[in-house]
Amino acid sequence: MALLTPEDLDSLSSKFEDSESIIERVTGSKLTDICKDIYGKDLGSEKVGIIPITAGNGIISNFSSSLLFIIQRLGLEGFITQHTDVAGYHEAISEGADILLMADDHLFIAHNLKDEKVVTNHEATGTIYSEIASRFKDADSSEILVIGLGRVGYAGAKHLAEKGFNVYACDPNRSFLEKAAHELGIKEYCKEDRKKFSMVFEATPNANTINEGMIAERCLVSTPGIPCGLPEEVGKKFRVDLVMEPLFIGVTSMIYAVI
Ligand code: 0TF
Repeated sequence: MALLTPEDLDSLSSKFEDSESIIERVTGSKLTDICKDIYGKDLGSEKVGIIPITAGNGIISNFSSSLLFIIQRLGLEGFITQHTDVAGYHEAISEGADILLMADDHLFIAHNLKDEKVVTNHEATGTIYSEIASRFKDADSSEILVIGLGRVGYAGAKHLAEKGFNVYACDPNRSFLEKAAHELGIKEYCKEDRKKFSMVFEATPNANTINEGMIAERCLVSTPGIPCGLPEEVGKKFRVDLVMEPLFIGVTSMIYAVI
């Protein structure tokens, strides 16, 4: 996934509210109820410490404050450490955090200090976005298309294969496709088959990955990808329902997964 920019996180609360109502309309369930079902547990009174990390490209303004907003919207207590990096890690523990959230350019993790569980944003994001796609109320079959088999796409494809969906996938990297076919039993999407999907999980950092040949009218595209893989004109022409949001959905999934 590409790195977030401060602009991606502008108006996070309204982007989230829009996504939450689309999720409820297309799946019949609220995001938090979907998370409870997937992970089999509900939030308690966990305290979440958010540690700004300066490594690599450094602090993304709005990132820590957006995480705090999400934690508070989930009804949990959260705080951002005054210090960054290792001093921030020490501070979060001293302040009694149960869960730590921290991200550098390579990895974004939630760490449960009570039971040592660690969840990555890649896994949690792949799981929730693929689950949302798979719950499409108007789907006409169990066939689902996964576009992109990187860390997020692979996690989603694995989740769908384990749930018994008929998973098709495409990725320009043949070794990713072969690995997913071998390990998960997924099938390669071939445009010559002229298959059209009503459930699509897209997980690439590229625009225009979805074309008219792949999708059915009124399908659901669920994607954490920035930029969006669905061209605007294709979305309008096919009256696509789109679930796409930069941070809230993936972080909600991380928190439910790590508690
Ligand atoms: O931008 C990213 C990821 C986020 C995926 C969300 N679905 N694409 N990671 C970089 C985060 C860097 C944060 C920074 N170190 C800070 O402000 O602490």
